[in-house]
Amino acid sequence: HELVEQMHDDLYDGLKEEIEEGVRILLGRGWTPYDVLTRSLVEGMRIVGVDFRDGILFVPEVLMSANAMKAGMAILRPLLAATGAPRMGKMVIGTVKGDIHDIGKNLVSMMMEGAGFEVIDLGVNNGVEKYLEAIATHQPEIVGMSALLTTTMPYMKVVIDTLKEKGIRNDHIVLVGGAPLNEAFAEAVGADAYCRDAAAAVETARALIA
Ligand code: B1M
Repeated sequence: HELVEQMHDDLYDGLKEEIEEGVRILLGRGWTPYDVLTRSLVEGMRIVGVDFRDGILFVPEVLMSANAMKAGMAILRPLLAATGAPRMGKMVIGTVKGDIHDIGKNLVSMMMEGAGFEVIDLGVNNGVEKYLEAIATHQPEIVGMSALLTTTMPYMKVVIDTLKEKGIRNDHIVLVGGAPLNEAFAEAVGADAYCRDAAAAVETARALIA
């Protein structure tokens, strides 16, 4: 698909307005918000990630790609949230301490909202006290954590161990996600489940809350 390929290039080049326009055109052609999200934006960012890893793209460029992606996501967010799904429960979610990656977390938040969950998004770089505070305030059924760095993912264990110490670990479903994680890691840190992507987060949340 020509426009989708163009959007991958535009995301690569960090062209915010072009991405916004592309999203609107695809929606106008009758694409579902989910297809626009996954096939143009998420796939585009995957390509950016490969060249970032290989040292072809650098932080300032990737930051522009991320901002372009966020602009596209902002158009899709209300559409994804407006599915009229029945109310499912509450989730507190945040990226862990030391980590400022938030696109994946934002996507999970959007999809969870679309599935009928109320989402309290703590943003990035959250120490354990932030999670504790939000849990006390909102009493969510689900606590979600995101980490994109191998250096920050161990912090998930700090949060879960603290919940255990406080005697509240089993009051919540703990879901974890992020590119460097896997099922074995989730089990090792004592989470209830690893979520490969935003759709898996929704499925898992639905299954475990039932
Ligand atoms: Co960063 N970065 N980055 N980065 N960055 C990665 C993660 C990296 C893999 C790139 C690479 O080298 N290949 C690498 C990590 C290496 C490692 O630890 N093994 C890396 C690095 C090294 C860094 C810096 C250290 C670079 C530097 O400064 N030298 C630095 C660290 C900053 C920090 O956090 N302290 C850094 C900075 C940045 C930017 C600021 C430039 C930017 C972030 C902008 C932003 O988020 N606002 C950035 C980006 C964009 C990336 C890549 C290219 C893309 C991440 C992304 O948004 N993906 C990334 C490469 C990659 O991941 N392959 C990379 C799209 C998103 C939709 O996918 O986040 O995986 P993802 O989320 C998915 C699933 O993982 C899952 O669902 C999501 C949706 O399907 N999921 C969850 C995620 N969280 C979940 C939580 C859940 C459930 C599911 O809870 C229930």
